[in-house]
Order: sequence, then C-alpha cells, then structure tokens
Amino acid sequence: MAFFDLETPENNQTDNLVWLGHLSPDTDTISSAIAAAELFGGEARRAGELNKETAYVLDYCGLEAPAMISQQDGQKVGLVDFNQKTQLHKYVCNDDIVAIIDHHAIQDQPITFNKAISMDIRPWGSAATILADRFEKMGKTMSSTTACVLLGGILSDTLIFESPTTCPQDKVYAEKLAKIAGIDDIVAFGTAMLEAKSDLADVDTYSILKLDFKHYVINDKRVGFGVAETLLPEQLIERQASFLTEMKVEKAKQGLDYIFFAIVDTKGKQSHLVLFSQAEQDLASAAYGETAASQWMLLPGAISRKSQLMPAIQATLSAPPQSAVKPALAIV
Ligand SMILES: [Mn+2]
Repeated sequence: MAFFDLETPENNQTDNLVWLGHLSPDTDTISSAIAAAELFGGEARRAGELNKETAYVLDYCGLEAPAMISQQDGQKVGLVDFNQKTQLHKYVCNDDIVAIIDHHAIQDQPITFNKAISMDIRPWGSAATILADRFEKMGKTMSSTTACVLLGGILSDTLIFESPTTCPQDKVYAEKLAKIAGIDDIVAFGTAMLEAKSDLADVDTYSILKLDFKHYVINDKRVGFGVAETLLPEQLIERQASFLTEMKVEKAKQGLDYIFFAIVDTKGKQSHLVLFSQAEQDLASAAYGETAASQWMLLPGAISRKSQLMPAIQATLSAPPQSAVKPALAIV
C-alpha cells in the first residue's frame, strides 16, 4: 500500500491523491482542501454544492471551485475538517483514506482504520489555521490565493473571532495570511463573507435546512442538526412553518430520532432553535435549560454548534436516564 505521512512529505506518493472535506461543505472545509493540495501535492475535491459564502470567498480570492469527488479506483484521500463517518462522502471507502487534518472532537462515529494513518487533530478554531501552521513549520511559502482562502476559512469558522471556539493561533495566523494575500482589512473581508452567506431570500427552505447540516449518532440515537449563520435572522424566522414542513420530510428520509435547526443570529449573538416535535422540545429543554414556546427556543449567547449547541445535546443523550438534572449548556 502507498505510504503517506504528514511529517515526511518528501517521501509521499502523491499520484491519485485528493483532499476532501465534509458533506455540506463550508469555507473552512474547501479552503483546507485547497491548501492541503498545495502543501502536500494532489488535488482538492468537494463533497457537495458550495454555499454562498464559500462561493463569494473563492471568487474574491480568484480561485475556481474544486471538482466534485468522484469514484476512482486506487484513489488516496486525505480528509480535512472532519473525522466522523456520517460526514464522509459515499464515494470514499475507509481503505482509501491516508491522512486526517482536523479540529473536531473524536466522538461517537469516528472513521476507523485497520492500520495507523497520519493524523493531525488540534483544538483550534479552524482546520485552515492548522494548515497555515503546517506551511510555516515546513518552511513552505504559499500562494497569495491560498492565503486568501485560508483566511476566509478562519474567519468563517470563528465568526470573525467571535465564536467561543476561537483560539489565539487563529488571530495570529489570520494576520499572517492577510499579509500574504494583500488584504488590509480582515474584519471588512469577514463581514462581506457573512453578508454573502446571509443572502438567502432566493434560496428555497429545504436547501437552507441542508446548507450546513450534520449527522451524529449518540448512544444509538440519530441526530440531525442544521444551522444557518445569518445577519438577517428575521428573513428565516418568518419561514418557521416552511422549515417545520421540510424538517418532517428530512427526519423521515434520514430515519432520524431528532432533528434540529438553529437560525444563528451572528450579530445579536443568539440562536433561534426550531423544534420539530415534542421529542425535540423535551431534549432541547433538558440540554439547554430553556423553555420551548410554539416550537421555538431562544438561546441567548449560543452561536456555535461545535462548542455549545451539540455538546449540550451530546451530554444529555449520553447521561444515564433520570440523572439529567442540570442543563448541559454553559452559555459563555
Ligand atoms: Mn472547520
């Protein structure tokens, strides 16, 4: 079998090598795949349609979207920005995977391997930050276009450093990347990205539900959790009835035990959670310690699925029965 090691890139075989992020790709996933291909060789791929923010970033940076992942014999796949089976494109089998670069917890359904592979998982704000650090540590200069998309990846995942997932390295590397990319105003770039993402008036409700949707399996319960980060929450709040209709379809189609959708108000720093049925209301009440009203729950201060919304669900579903007394979400 082919040999691949993130630590000794000069020895790697890079024929048929592709870099791939998670389903419902976001800016961090796409930019990390692009950067990994530049750093280690091979080509970037995507596992789905681009959201408006990512399309904006690629256009701004002067890059084409990576090609869709295809089914290839003997392809080698480096994964970026995820490690869960539920987020892997069906065209990739476990034996194809040669490396993982990620910043997510290794939780209930990680991809498993029969042999050791090269991994780099750090508790940083974005996979893009890890890629930027690898370029620097390996003494390689990146192109200005790659610096530009990596900056987009950091700003997207950290919500311009406002998300509780942000770490000091994210800011340090954002500034270095901005210099390489020739971007003077980091916050203005990040704000333009968020505005592009918030422009959902012409997008149908089902597409919005699935724009940034992740699956989890916790204690044998299947959970689907979609989020839409927006500067214009009212535009989505008024579509509640339509979201509930689409959630019904999706919950049945995916065989989920629970389905959640959060309208994340990135300006007001709060989330509006759409609660499909009594099951979701009960779980959300236990997890977040808030009361549901008319299939809604307002979660002040909660803007990150990764570090706030999902960990609370995770803790509640993992807890032994009858012991869920105090809410698992600590609002920061
Ligand atoms: Mn990410």
